[in-house]
Amino acid sequence: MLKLLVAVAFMFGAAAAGNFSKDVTVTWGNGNGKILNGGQLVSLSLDKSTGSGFESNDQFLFGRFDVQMKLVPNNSAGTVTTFFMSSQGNAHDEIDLEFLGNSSGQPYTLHTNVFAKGVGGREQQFRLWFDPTVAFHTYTILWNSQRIIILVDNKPVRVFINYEAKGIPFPNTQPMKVYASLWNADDWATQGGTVKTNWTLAPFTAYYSNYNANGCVVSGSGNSCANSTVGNQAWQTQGLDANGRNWIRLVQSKYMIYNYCTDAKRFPNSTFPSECKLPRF
Ligand SMILES: *[C@@H]1O[C@H](CO)[C@@H](O)[C@H](O)[C@H]1NC(C)=O
Ligand SMILES: *[C@@H]1O[C@H](CO)[C@@H](O)[C@H](O)[C@H]1NC(C)=O
Ligand SMILES: *[C@@H]1O[C@H](CO)[C@@H](O)[C@H](O)[C@H]1NC(C)=O
Ligand SMILES: *[C@@H]1O[C@H](CO)[C@@H](O)[C@H](O)[C@H]1NC(C)=O
Ligand SMILES: *[C@@H]1O[C@H](CO)[C@@H](O)[C@H](O)[C@H]1NC(C)=O
Ligand SMILES: CC(=O)N[C@H]1CO[C@H](CO)[C@@H](O)[C@@H]1O
Repeated sequence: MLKLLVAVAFMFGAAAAGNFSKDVTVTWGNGNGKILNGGQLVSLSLDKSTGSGFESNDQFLFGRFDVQMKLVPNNSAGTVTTFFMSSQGNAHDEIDLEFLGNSSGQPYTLHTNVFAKGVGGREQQFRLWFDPTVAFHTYTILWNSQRIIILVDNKPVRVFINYEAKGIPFPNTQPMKVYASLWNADDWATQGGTVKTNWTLAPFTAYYSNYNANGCVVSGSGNSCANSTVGNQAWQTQGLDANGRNWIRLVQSKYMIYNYCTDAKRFPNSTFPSECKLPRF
């Protein structure tokens, strides 16, 4: 197992840190979102009046996006801390990582979803194999023209394959920005909405560091990957090799707690979305 971990970590590599002061803007939160330590740290807080959030200054069409996060400790019930990508406008594309808080001592849930051309409903949820509130861990969205891979500490936990040739929409035409937020969702987030946010514990705070966006920037002057000196990066063709497939099978059998593709109540009589009937990775 250790050998496998090392191989997977090596395969996916680690990226150099960006600078929040240059790369992102705190867009909401009435002072509850702060860029600290010369651009090396962001704190997002939630109090009874508001949560907070930031977004990338650039928008991208494909890339590898890493960030480290340390989540709200102790009683985080009702809170949702996010790292996600989204396009603007109608029929939008979105790739979500949402960390659903919990009562003290109870585990966080990593809720993931993919929207393509306005259609989502592709939820998969995971437990983590560590306590995400004690130290920073790395969360990654790798998005290329063939697939989306979500990684936790450089280990793949979810893949969404481009099956556009089979009529299944895939996000591949609309540029997306990177977003992060901390907000209150105690109407649904924790134990189905039965456990509410305890506001006497506010403010709740989550931290972000080592943000790195290594992607094709779409701007008024074109697409940065059209520049051949920037092109040809590993993430552009990254898939899973045998080690990656072994890891994701292990994660999905041991740590996945919800998969829309096996929710027979929601999709009775095998009416599952088409991608559920195709190879998963
Ligand atoms: C990040 O960028 C800001 C603004 O340009 C600069 O003041 C700061 O020194 C940079 N931080 C680091 C760690 O280089
Ligand atoms: C919170 O803890 C409970 C009890 O362990 C668990 O059933 C639930 O899935 C956890 N996560 C959320 C988001 O409710
Ligand atoms: C909220 O937290 C406070 C401080 O720890 C505690 O005294 C109180 O009992 C909690 N309220 C609920 C409803 O659990
Ligand atoms: C291409 O990228 C290199 C390295 O970032 C840069 O020096 C060069 O100016 C870019 N060329 C164009 C045409 O954008
Ligand atoms: C599912 O199939 C059963 C038996 O074939 C049928 O009675 C039932 O109406 C079907 N349900 C739906 C929602 O199509
Ligand atoms: C108020 C409270 O319970 N604080 C605890 C939160 O959790 C950390 C460890 O994760 C403890 O050290 C604090 O005492």
